[in-house]
Amino acid sequence: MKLIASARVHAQKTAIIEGLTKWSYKELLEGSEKFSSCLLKSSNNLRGERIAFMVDPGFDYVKVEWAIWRAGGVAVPLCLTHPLPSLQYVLEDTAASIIVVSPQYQSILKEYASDNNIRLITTVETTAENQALPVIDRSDPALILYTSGTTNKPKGVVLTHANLEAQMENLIEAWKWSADDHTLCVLPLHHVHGIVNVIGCSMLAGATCEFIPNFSAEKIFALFLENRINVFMAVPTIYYKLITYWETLGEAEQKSLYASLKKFRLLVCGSAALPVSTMEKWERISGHTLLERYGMTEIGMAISNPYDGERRAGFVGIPLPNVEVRLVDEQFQDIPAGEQGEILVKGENVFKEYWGKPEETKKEFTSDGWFKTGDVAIKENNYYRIVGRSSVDIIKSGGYKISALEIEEVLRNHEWIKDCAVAGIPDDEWGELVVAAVEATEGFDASIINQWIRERMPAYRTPKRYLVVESLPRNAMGKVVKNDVKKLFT
Ligand code: MLC
Ligand code: AMP
Repeated sequence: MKLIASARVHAQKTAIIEGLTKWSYKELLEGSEKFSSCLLKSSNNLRGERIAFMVDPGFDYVKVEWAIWRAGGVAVPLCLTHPLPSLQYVLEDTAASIIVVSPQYQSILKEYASDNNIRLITTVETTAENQALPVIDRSDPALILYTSGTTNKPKGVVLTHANLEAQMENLIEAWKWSADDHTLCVLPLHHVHGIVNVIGCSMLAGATCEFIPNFSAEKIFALFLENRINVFMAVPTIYYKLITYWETLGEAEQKSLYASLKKFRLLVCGSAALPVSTMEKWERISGHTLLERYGMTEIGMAISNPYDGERRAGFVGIPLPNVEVRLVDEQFQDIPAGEQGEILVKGENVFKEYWGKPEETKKEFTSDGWFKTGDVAIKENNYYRIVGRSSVDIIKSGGYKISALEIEEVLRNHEWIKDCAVAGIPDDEWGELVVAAVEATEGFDASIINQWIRERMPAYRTPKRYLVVESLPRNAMGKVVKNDVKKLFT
């Protein structure tokens, strides 16, 4: 594994910082090797067993992730804030054989693990002797990440070691990562943005990655003022929230922040469309033009504004090194220049398959092996601009991809809801806001419904606005017209 080889080269350097505690690459190598032995017990290779882990961001997270890989397992990161049914879905779908947890999450999964005969261990588990570690093949699955699609339930995206290495190497080359870099991870660690772009790239480059436990504009700015961090990556909502917080600060603090931010080498934004207004405001705050890029769980990053050269507002840039991109019509034929088409992607960065779903996997590729992203773009003066998605049922809110169909299915289980239609409406802060039009029985109470949903799915999938309608807008075939649903809210 290239990550391990690179860590050996940078052994004495600081890899990870959490508060006042620092860990070197040597400590990461030793910690992950020891933890591999805990996972292996008496076996000599996990041979693709799925190992789920619910671990706080920081040294332990990377230690466990590397330990799973070094022991021959497939890492399945769990979201720290998902309610039990969402965690259970992932554990069942992957048939995880071991669950690793930070001690404070043990109580959430203990009963489930024991009922289902799954080994549950904490990050503090240790072993007296190190086992010999297996040789890892680049084509072996390494990671399964869950992403919502046009089907109602999230699908597991299987990425091999080769996929991950290609994704990281492409970004290291394009964005000029080096061992001198120092980044801050504020993103959730069950998605590609945090896992690959922030942790993966910084670790493979021999750089330093600093962690805070959860998003806090105040903490982020306090760290920026310490003048260590020089690379930062986030979703548009985070930049929006940072700007909002900045606006509450006094002039002296704003000036100090400008001075610190001006020294950064790179600030990247992605996972959802970056509004031009956010880009412009951030430029005033920091003196930097944000580098916007486009990616997806299935492909890592594919298109990026240039590191050197023009970063064009409203555009996602040009294909990354070693990534092929095409725009096609509905028959998958290349479209004439200047017209809109679906983005197709090819390269070693593209995932292997959807876990346990050969039919769905086949459907998402053309007969000659191009991955169909479902995103529609236009190419103008050589730069790509995302203009929309081919499905109205996919919502992007706060950088999270959300399936409207999944929320509808949950809502329809409530006795107060006869029928419903969920959609995303534009929102300055969240990109899109989840809303629901409902045909309801008497007594319908949105706040009680939301409480009920949060026991079943994460807060970001909970509708933020409801509209009780007599009947949902339908076409002549009786199908709900989502664009008309959206109009109801505007
Ligand atoms: C949370 N809230 C929302 C919301 N999410 N409201 C509207 N829309 C949403 N999407 C509300 C909650 O209900 C709660 O309200 C309040 O905000 C605080 O919730 P929270 O969960 O504590 O929010 P916060 O910590 O502030 O999180 C905001 C965030 C987070 C932007 C930091 O959403 C985040 O980390 N997003 C990044 C996701 C990401 O990494 N995506 C990349 C996917 S990979 P109340 O009323 O209950 O207090 C990918 C590929 C690629 O996309 O290209 O990168
Ligand atoms: P996910 O499945 O969570 O990985 O989300 C991937 C989706 O996020 C893509 O298919 C796009 O729709 C969207 N996306 C990512 N980056 C951008 C961007 N810079 N602009 C617009 N949409 C983006």
